[in-house]
Amino acid sequence: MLIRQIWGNMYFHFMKNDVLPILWYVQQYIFREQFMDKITLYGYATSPYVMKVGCYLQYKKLPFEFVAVNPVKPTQLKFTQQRQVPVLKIGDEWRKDSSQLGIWLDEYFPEKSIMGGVHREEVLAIDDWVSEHLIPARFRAAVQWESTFDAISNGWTLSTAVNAGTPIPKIVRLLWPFFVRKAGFIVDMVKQLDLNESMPDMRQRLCTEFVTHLADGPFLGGLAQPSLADLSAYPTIVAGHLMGMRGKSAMLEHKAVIDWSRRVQATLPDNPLLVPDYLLKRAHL
Ligand SMILES: N[C@@H](CCC(=O)N[C@@H](CS)C(=O)NCC(=O)O)C(=O)O
Repeated sequence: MLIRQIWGNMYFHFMKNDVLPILWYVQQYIFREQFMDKITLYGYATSPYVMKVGCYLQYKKLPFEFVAVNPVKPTQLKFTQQRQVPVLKIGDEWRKDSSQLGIWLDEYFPEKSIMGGVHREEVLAIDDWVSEHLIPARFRAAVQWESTFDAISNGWTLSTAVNAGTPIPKIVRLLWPFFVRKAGFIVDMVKQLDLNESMPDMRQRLCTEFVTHLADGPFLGGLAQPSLADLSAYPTIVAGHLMGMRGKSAMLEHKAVIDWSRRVQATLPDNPLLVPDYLLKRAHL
């Protein structure tokens, strides 16, 4: 009788403290996607700011839908009553501004944090450098053509990628390199740069600054894990290469940057961009 009672108590204890919590975790894991608020990323697949957010989501292994916004008639953004992308929607709430979206995402889904723990301020400072220097420098190449052939060819690569997500008229696709050159937000962004510095000097300076931010690695800021800063910089540095775009890149020839890019890529899906696989024309570095 006593043995049966002890056995019964042990069995109850075991079920309550061990089996039930394990079953709870298993069902949470299996039904994670059904219980999770739906995540939708709105934007142009070719926008470096949109790609940043795509990488945050992919690094954190969060399932999301990418909605390609039509640049000619952005009906997909109508619910926001504004035109800037990226826009991220989680459940019923939407917000904009890529870095803020990374912070929001990390608060909402703290697993696999990208905020660098105690190095948060350093991570934010490097991410700021990416948004204010590295990305605008990419846009400068679309405005100040070093080679007309390369600029037009790259513009067509980009318009093909946009068209793959949302159809744009053929004439717009054809004239894309010229439209981009005159787009208000791009012209304004480029005006913030020191245009007295030559393009090759700017590329070299940015490469040196990047390597300084990398410190001794393995990730930016010398951190052991990738953060918002790495995931912001990565698509801007590799997208043109992967999509077969033309032109020089001091970074893609620098060993420390190549090694870093391999470490970041190892934490992301094989196609880390928001364009379909068939538009990737080159292998990873
Ligand atoms: N600070 C913003 C910049 C975003 C941005 O410049 N987005 C561009 C596309 S690359 C855009 O939506 N431009 C259209 C507009 O502003 O009307 C961010 O980090 O998200």
